[in-house]
Amino acid sequence: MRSTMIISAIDTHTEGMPTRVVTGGVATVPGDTMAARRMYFAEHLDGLRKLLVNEPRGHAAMSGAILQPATTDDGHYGVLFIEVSGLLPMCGHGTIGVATALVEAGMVPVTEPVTEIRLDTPAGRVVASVAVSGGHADSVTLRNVPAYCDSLDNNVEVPGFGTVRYDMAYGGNFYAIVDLGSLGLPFDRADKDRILDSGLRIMHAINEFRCPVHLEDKQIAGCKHVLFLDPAAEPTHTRNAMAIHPGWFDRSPCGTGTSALLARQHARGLLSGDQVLHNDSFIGTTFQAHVVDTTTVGGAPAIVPAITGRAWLTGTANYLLDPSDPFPQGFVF
Ligand code: PYC
Repeated sequence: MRSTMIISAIDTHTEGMPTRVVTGGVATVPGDTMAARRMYFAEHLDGLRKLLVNEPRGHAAMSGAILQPATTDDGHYGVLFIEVSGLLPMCGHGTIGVATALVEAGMVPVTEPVTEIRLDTPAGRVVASVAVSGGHADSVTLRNVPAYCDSLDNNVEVPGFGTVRYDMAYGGNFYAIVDLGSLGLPFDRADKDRILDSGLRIMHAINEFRCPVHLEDKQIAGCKHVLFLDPAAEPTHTRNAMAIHPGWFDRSPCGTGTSALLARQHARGLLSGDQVLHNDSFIGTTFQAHVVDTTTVGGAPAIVPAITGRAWLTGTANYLLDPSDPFPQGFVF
């Protein structure tokens, strides 16, 4: 066996969406904060992300999380979220996968019935409360970074669709929230190609004409996610098809997307303070979300979301790179 690296991982899925949790083989990335480490990684180490998420080790909807030493005194770990489109500031399904893997692999002190794990992410501190019974991680409630509604009732001209109305909200990433019915498209996986194509066109138009920028962290900018709402759903029980750059759907309900949706439902008065939002994914799995606190971001009203979901371990692996492999960064098909 010849390899220039050995990267250990615990593979998981969160409500259907994969997270490759990298537990070893990646050195500490330079930077005092996870935001700085994300920038360094993107500039100097992006080939490693590609190796882990692209084919043949990954696939077009692959995502992962690289564990790092914490950057705060009380953090358990730092996390870099990787996926096919790059490095995310924050990832909800990924955090649920990470917390589940840390508990089941005994990589944090495990207490029952709840194990609390403090994680440093590029978007800020998140806390995962894992419900544990008999050593098994049953579910994870993630206290996310503050989420806020950036703007409501925006219009953007989208070639092929005309004027598209959307709300823009932040929940760890920016989300354009669009009523799927307004495009004349059904909430149906049989139409996924048309839905995805419209999502990619919408995010392109938004980034060209009204690119969102985080109110406190200018490094978090741009819209790579369009959350299509099923018009038939209820304000407290939504269904979404999450189209993501460069061309895939979240299989989970999307943790940062659900956080952004919670902030939007809150801003629109569609959800009272203590009501739970049930948000279903395109494959029918569900996250529950509620507001745990209110706060401000850059002076604007914001909420602190809690998202609950489940993850399962699917495997453990050591990923190798033979020096003669013609695809050292994998490939996109
Ligand atoms: O769960 O936050 C999330 C997420 C972001 C992209 C895919 N999933």
